[in-house]
Amino acid sequence: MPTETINVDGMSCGHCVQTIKDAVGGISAVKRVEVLLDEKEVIVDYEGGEDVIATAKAAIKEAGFDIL
Ligand SMILES: [Cu+2]
Repeated sequence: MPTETINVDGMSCGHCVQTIKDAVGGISAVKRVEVLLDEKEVIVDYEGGEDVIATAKAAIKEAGFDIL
């Protein structure tokens, strides 16, 4: 299963982490989401092609965060 690390700015607390997890985890091709707050990283395990990551990035932006 492919894994992608997305660098995300603007996450500051556990609430942000949960918002990201809900937004990205709601994508059906996404199998696992891990958020590393200090590292500003969102790690996504997914099935399928790179379009899943584009969708994940769009979901993160829509939730109010910036992609680095
Ligand atoms: Cu927060």
